[in-house]
Amino acid sequence: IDAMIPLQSRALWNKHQVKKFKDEQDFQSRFVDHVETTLARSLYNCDDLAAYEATSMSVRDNLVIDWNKTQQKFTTRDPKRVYYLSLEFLMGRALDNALINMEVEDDEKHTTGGPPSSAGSSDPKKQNPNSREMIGDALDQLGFRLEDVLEKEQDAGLGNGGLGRLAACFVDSMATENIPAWGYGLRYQYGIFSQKIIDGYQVETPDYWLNFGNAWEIERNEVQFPITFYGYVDRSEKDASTLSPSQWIGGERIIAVAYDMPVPGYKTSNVNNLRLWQARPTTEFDFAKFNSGDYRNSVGQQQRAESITAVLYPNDNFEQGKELRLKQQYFWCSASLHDIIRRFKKSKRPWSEFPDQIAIQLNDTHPTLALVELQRILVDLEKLDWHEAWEIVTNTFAYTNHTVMQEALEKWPVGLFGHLLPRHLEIIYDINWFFLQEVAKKFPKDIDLLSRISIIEEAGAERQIRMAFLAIVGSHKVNGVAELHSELIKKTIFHDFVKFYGESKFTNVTNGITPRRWLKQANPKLTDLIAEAINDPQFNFLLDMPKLTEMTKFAEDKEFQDKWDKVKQHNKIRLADLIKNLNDGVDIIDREHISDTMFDIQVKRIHEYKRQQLNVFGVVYRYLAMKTMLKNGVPIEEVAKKFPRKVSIFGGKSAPGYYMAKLIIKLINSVAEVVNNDAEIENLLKVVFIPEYNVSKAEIIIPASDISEHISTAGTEASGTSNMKFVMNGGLIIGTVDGANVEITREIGEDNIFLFGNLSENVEDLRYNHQYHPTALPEDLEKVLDYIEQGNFSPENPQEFKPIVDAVKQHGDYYLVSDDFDSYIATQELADQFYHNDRREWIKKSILSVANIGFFSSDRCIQEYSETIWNVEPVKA
Ligand code: GPQ
Repeated sequence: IDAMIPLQSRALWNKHQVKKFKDEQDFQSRFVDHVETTLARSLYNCDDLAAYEATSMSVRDNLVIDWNKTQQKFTTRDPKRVYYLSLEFLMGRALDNALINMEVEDDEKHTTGGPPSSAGSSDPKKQNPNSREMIGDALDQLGFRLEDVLEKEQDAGLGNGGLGRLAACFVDSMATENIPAWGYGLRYQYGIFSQKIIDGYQVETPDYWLNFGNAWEIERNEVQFPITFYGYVDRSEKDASTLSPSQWIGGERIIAVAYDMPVPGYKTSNVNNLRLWQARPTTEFDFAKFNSGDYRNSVGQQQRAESITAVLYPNDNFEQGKELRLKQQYFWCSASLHDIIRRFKKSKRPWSEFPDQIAIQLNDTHPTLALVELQRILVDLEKLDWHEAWEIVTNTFAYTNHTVMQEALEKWPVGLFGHLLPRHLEIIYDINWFFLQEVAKKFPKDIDLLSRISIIEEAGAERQIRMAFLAIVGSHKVNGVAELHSELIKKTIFHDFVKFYGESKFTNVTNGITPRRWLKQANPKLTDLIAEAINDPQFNFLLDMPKLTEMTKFAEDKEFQDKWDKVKQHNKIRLADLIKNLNDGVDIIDREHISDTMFDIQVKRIHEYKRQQLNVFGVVYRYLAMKTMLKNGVPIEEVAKKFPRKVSIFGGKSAPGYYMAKLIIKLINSVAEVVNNDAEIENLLKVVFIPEYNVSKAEIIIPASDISEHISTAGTEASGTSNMKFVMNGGLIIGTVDGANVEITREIGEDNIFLFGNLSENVEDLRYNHQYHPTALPEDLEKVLDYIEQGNFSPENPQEFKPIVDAVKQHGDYYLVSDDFDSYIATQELADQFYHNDRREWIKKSILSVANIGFFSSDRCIQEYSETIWNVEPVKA
């Protein structure tokens, strides 16, 4: 109440209302203001970093003004809102993206031909200023280059890979589509570790990304919630039933403080919010400690509070089951829910309307505790009847599954869980009890079903909570992330639930990517060419990607093909420059031959199921085959015909504790060492491992591919999203029939993709046969494995790569490398021949692919979620 401004003062407030900068001069004055006051620097000591900070803060000021308007609009209109809960938001850099997405309002002075207000406004280009160009010019006049300034930004690496990047694309699209939506996550002080390669090995160093502050966040000290852990459940006054409201008397208390990041939409003044929680100690006074005189210890304990949000767990597609991780999850879920409920309560609606006003999307099972917490708040604190509360919960939540792999499915030992969250454990048991009763009622004769479908797994040494099952029971919709994957979860891990709930609870929303970052920002030259071709100089197609089909008519146009090719060559040089820089200024890639060197790229987390090992085996095969030809006296020109110029580029991080993945990185680097230094093959083949693959590197790497590899064992990659990014940037792909590759093929046509390998429906049989009816390995693979096993890539430690060889030869080849090897090699050679002998045909494939990739815009995903799961509508200005 004391924050309300008296009526008579409001006119004065309005008079002083902050305005957005609209032209170069406005921006420059804001910039200098930030340099001189916020940063306390001057023109004598403003370096690129300070220029980056001042630019970011100036741009942020504009965003915050729109952010405020957007949030006020939502408060007054009170529409149904979406909350996207994700433990990861792999945002990358913010400034360039903000410049692309930011609206600079068309002022009257620009359009009415009135007196020019700034020196620049007589220039026709400035009349409808593109904010990126405008700020580039403005900085130039101040003595800075936008490119250098942009490079100063640290990536916000608050995610591991696909799952976290998907969340980042989704918040971009939700803002663009004018959906009243907030993201909720954690403000880790250390994002994904940074990867150094030392002697070919991955070495992790901490990513203290906040070293130079973060211009993009707003610290909300006024938004704080105390979060409780441990303690016990008090039922002294009540009957013993766990179903009646119970008092949870917590032990440890930690404060959650909100940090907000504005998320601008494209071509809209809508700016959404990403709210990240940080842990802080309470300032409560501990009498017990005080009296015992243990001051130092009480400070120490408080300090440890901050460890909750200190670091992102660096695993991808793998769950470790550590207590601190569970603490992170509850801390984040509880803070987010209290925030959501506080906002809901402002509207004074009855609880029954909660699901009409709020949709909460669970990005994987990590936020599943949120639904338990809502049930607890409704029953224990708001005193709603259990079933009434549960109806509200299940109508509010929906769950997205991202994997079928067992080792990635979250399970928590009951003991650990109950110690940290005693009341929540009771509630989960009650949820399960009611659920199993329903199951038993529907299938009274199926005794096994109950133990299979139970949220509590009783099989092992200790009972475990199956978080995916809890998420299904507590949600009204469950979706997979690509058609194949969504079908697979129904047939495998969630089969019993389909039987119980019926098909309609399970649905598919195929993943997508934001074309603002992954086309316009990453590939400005291609974006310009497309805009020119389809006559859309305002880049409206970035909001309507299916429009790209208009390019189809140019697929065979030689002039257009040449322009298309030129863009690709430009991007390949950009990548070659990056690689050269990483290699102490020495070129690995032959500069003379860039345009006839195939750039073959596999960048993603290193994982056995993603099969980087298959790729390296392919490289070794190629190398050995070339060597054999040379040894047999075949002239190099002939060798080059069979194995034309190629550079195999790898990048990606391994989880720090993932032994095999780390060994695969070492193998790639060791193969590179041998191949790159073998003068006999005359630069026909090169191998590069790019360290520290992250979002900003991806923006350089992806536009430079001729071909990229998406070669997971069929049925293991839920969707993949880099496959979409590569195609959107004019690269062709070589891939298995897995994840979104299937739908990409349907959209772009099977002539425009190189598919190979076994199908997911055969995987089980093949694995079985490896175990019980093993057969000889393909001859070519045998040679490759022998060569590796003989220590040719590890002369100092000949046994080094034995585990990689043994995985195929001795341990059942779980990822089916041997089954797919020959078709992989054949498909590689097919691609080679196309690329080198029929370049026009290749370029045509590339154009047609881009023309038909529109379906994979994340805007389409958000529309599907909005219509089929959230039941929300856009709120326009
Ligand atoms: N994904 Cl379970 C992750 O990046 N991390 C995970 O822990 C799990 C899934 C990925 C998945 O592997 C990709 O196939 C998807 O494209 C991506 O999630 C987004 O759905």
